[in-house]
Amino acid sequence: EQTIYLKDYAPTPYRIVSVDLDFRILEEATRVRAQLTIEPRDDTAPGTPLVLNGDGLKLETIAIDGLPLVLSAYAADADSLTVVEPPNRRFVLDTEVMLQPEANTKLMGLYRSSGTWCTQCEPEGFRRITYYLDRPDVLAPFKVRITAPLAVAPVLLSNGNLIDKGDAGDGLHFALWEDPFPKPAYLFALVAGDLGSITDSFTTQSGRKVDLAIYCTHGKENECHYAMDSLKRSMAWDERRFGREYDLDVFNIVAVSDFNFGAMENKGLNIFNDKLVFAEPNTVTDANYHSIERVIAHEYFHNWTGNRITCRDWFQLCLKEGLTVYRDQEFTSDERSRPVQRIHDVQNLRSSQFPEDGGPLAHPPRPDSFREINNFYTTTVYEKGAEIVRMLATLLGEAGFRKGMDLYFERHDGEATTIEAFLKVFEDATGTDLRQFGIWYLQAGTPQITVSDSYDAASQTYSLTLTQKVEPTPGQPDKQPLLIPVRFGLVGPNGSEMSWSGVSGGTVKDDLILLDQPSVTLRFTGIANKPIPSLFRGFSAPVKVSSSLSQSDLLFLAGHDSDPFNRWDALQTVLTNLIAGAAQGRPRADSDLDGLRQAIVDTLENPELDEAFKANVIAIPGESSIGRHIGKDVDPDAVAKARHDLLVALVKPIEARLEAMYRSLETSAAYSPDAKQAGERSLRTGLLNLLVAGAGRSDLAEAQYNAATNMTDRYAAMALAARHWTGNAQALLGDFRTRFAGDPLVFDKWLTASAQASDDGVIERMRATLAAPDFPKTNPNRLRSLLGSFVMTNPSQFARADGAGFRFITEAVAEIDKVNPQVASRVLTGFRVLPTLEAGRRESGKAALEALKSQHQLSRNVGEILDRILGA
Ligand code: HT7
Ligand code: ZN
Repeated sequence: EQTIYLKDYAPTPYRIVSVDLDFRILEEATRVRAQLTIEPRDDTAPGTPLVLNGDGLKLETIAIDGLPLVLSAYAADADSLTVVEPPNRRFVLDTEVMLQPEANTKLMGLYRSSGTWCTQCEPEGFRRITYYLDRPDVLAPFKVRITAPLAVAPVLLSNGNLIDKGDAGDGLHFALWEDPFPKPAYLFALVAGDLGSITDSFTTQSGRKVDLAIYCTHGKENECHYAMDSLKRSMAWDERRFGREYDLDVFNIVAVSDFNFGAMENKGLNIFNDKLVFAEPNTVTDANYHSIERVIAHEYFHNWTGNRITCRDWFQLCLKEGLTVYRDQEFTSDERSRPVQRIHDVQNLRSSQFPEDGGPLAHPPRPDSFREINNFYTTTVYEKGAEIVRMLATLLGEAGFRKGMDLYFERHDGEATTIEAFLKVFEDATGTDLRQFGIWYLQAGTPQITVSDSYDAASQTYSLTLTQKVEPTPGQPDKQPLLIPVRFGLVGPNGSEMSWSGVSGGTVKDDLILLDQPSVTLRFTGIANKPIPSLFRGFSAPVKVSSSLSQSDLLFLAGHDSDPFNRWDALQTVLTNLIAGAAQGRPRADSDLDGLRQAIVDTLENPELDEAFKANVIAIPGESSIGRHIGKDVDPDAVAKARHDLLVALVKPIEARLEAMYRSLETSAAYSPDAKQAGERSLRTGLLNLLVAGAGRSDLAEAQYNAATNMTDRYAAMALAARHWTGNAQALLGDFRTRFAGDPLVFDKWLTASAQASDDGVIERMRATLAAPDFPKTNPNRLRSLLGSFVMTNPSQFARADGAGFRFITEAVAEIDKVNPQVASRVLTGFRVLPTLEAGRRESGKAALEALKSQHQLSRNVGEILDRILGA
């Protein structure tokens, strides 16, 4: 298998000046004619062959400047087209290929979803449509003509502005689209189908009117309004916060049912997984509304960070993705609660990126090699990438960061660029040396920070030592020290912030420590009492911290820290330590629980804290999170038992109080997805979780399920019953399935809840679900809801001691790989936990992977993930 290296990057010898595409879409097949205006670069030697990418193509005709090529002038196979000796001047290469979109189950290139023709080109799908220089540094303006039967495809869309449309005879019609902004082929899109739509408009800050539309299956139009509202808010926010205005006359979104990812930012024509568009209270949850708002914003923000300024090569993916995730996180923080959003984003980072970064699939945010680029759309590139941008904003301050962003847009508009160029704009705009900071992009692994401190009352000096260390990761045995921004405060005995008269031993700027050495000891003078350090406020860097704080210090912070993130984190640390300790056989004192219980009650009864924040405080760390904290030789059954025991001991004495609080949150108000109402519902669900898990109150779950007037409450109740496999779980699951029969996106919820059941029957039930003749085995949402949920969120059944969970997954992966390798390889990444497990489970997991490798012909996607997990 070929490995691609960043160090081998070289520009193409030819430029594509402009692109004219002509799609003739018929039921049986689609003919694609491409007229590419091409010219050699100034330094290209005459006679240099032109090599275009293809993937599964069959060339029908080929001509240059209108003259068909003789056989000896070119070589074509499914994966490439070589013009042996192209003219040493500008010329037009004219090719035709025939496609079978109906047979395209990989969902890359041109395919059909519920009858609609649609495309997905990022990262290398365009080469499945026509022969092309399919790489992000080849930018060209596109003109696209689409001809299709009017009866089955009255809607014909592509990028840019519509410049012509009309009748094409024989029951056909056509549309002509022009995108004036030069773009790489991965941003190309086409949609043809019979779709409904809603329309609206947005007037930009300079007074231009932009027509907005969201297209969907007929009958779903009314479920698109929240997405439209999110779009308009995103457009306004990008103007306010970053001065970025939309640049075309139209912005279209299309919702499709079969999609490999969440959504795609094609220029002027975003294509969305329909689960990230459709919203109405009876069928989607508050969490779904939240995701819709975030992803609509994310794709819209790509118009500047990704489209106007794109990536030079796919190693730079983080340039657009990390930055755009940062932008969508900031948007949601401004639209909703900033502290709650930060907790949410950090939970996500810790539960998905930290395990990736600490396991066999670890890689730098800017990798330097890959076999299959689709395997690098990872949480490290996206979420760690966003954390790096956030640290940059922390280091430079709001004004400095904005100055750098302004320079980025000014200097690189219309370019395909690199991480180095991105860092350089901040250096130039603010005069800061970012060489050490840049290592974050190049080095894999989560830094482990060790903290120790001492106080000398006689000299009123407080000493704080911070040490950083990154464990070796695949291919990177030696690590360099990073520049880590530590936002901090010293909390005094009465809970207020302490100030100091002097500090020595390192760099401290206001409330920021710059940790730039392997170890730094800071000496703060003029400190009247021993403080409790509150470090990494707002989670100022993506690190793991082992602190020397006692449980009582942590509980003090939980009650008094002025930083809401650290208040939440302190309590989570206490809970994690107690559960992990018990799972490893360390006995727990009753007094440990008394303080914790009191801290939880104090939080719940604090009128100054909002409901969503309280909900996060009472969310007991999950089994996977405890397992990660333990780190090695994990026995998931012991973790599950320790967690359950703690919940029982914690909840039983306050069951009545919790139940009263739970009941007090019942409301008859009409449903609204706004942050306040959603926060109240999430607190109610959090309380129900404590009551079901800690006090066996499945009666409350059943009552909530039956009384629910929205999906948030109904799903929460059913999912809790299913997870704990309460006596009524099967009945609730059964009711849910029939109540919402025929709605595929609600079926996904049923699949997820079913896959999270903790009982030993779960695998057999999942096998039966998957084997049912009507199970849609080619739909990524269905497969991910069942299998993805199982591997990522049911650790004790996936990593069952008898290996049944591992075998179930490898057998399913082998089947799915034949249909859709991207979905298959993503499910397989769940095996990255193997190194953390106890020896028996580790071995049975390895055996399942080895059987997969030896017994099946695997795709490059699955093959690469498998080899990396096995350490091959
Ligand atoms: N930029 C988009 C990535 C994407 C994608 C990647 C691989 C295969 C299918 C895909 N669909 C979309 C989405 C985003 O980050 O905004
Ligand atoms: Zn993105």
